[in-house]
Amino acid sequence: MSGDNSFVVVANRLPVDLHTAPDGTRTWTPSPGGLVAALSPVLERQQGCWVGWPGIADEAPEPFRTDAGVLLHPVRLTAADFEGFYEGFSNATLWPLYHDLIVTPVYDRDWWAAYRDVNLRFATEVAEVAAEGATVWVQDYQLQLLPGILRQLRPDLRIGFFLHIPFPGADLFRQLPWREEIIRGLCGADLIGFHLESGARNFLDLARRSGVEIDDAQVGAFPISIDPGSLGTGEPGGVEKLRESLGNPATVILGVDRLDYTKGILQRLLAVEELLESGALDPDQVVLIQIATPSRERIDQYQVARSQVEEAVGRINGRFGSVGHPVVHYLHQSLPKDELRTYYEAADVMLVTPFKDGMNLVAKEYVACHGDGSGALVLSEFAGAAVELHQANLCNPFDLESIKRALATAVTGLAQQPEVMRERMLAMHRQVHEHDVTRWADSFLTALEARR
Ligand code: GDG
Repeated sequence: MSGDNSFVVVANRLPVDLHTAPDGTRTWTPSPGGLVAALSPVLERQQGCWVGWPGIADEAPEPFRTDAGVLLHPVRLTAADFEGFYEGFSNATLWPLYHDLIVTPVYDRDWWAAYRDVNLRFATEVAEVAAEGATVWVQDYQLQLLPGILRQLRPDLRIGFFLHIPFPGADLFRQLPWREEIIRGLCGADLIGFHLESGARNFLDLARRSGVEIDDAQVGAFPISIDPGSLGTGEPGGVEKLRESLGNPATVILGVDRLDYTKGILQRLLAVEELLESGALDPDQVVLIQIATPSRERIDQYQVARSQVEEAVGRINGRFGSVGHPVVHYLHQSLPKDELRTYYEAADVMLVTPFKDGMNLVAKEYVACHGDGSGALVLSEFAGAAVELHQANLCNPFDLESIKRALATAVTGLAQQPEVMRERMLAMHRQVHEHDVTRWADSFLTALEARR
């Protein structure tokens, strides 16, 4: 049982989504996001294969090749799989557990059964398409059992695994009723990659405590990054037009996130509200734009997070806005790449305040759009990106005073110490340019190559 693909990427989602129009016509649209941008160049170079779910339940179209020569191999998931495996175990058990219990994880045996079934199904498909001795790169928390299953089905393969979210400390992870199975599943990989050294250390520590044989070289830290060349092209004059449409405020503050309770959107709104209240920010001079992309909308905790954010936006505008001049501009939409770039370029201060984040590509994208040294980044200490972007205005998102201080310091810094702020932004810009996503993928694959 083997195919003819010598390089295979496996992820929960394919890099394209299948849509069916009311008249039954089907179209594929590229799914946005960092992972696709990160892996597409490597796959294109190697004319590899991508195995994943096409984004629609109960459908598994025939595999096909993209114009760039990448073979897309859809895996079928039923609506029940989607609920148990994806919304349930992946996003209501693992996601909160791995993000340090910002909300309480749900431990449900049926969801676990669905997670195991779907991992087995993915592994079976990969075993069929991978050539003898092929390299398989498994992505993220939805597929942690896959390396172990695949190792049994196909001992000849070279298997890498990369976790895009944080890996928690042993005391939290040990809550998971199926902790042994997950650790053994991951250890089926020749190389297990994390964004940060701390994640790698947490995992080594846990594996050893669980009596699993593992050597230091089987885990490593590979901080992901962005492709600065694919951030879209801002429309000429777009920044001026945008600022004008906002009433030419002195300071534009921006937030861009999936609407997720880990991102600390409510906290940053509360910080802005208190600064307006105390007079440290002037509602006639400041505008906050919050872009909150819809995400995982059927999960209860996401609905709660959304109502809290929307209530705060309404309250702040009610208190401090005036007709035609809201202080907070809130978009619950996904914007085209080119438009997003204009927002990044226009923002004087970028607010990135997650309680916990594997990396946070938004912070790196903002920095990449400020090659002239303009702007300021307020960044949570608990985002993986804080390790590399330590020249940012760092804050503790659990401490409202800390967010307020970082934001106020960024605003006054831009006015009073523009040269210092410029140097800091330029240093971060260099870091992101030198450590881009190609470097991330190459360093992981080189380390994987060296493993067997
Ligand atoms: C996970 C981990 C880790 C957002 N809104 C729009 C839009 N976006 C794009 C951003 C960015 C991406 O989505 C979000 O990436 P993040 O890294 O910030 O966050 P997660 O989605 O939680 O990603 C994270 C990442 O995986 C990679 O390993 O960094 O820690 O949680 O690229 O630009 N893009 C467009 N319109 C929007 O409205 N076009």
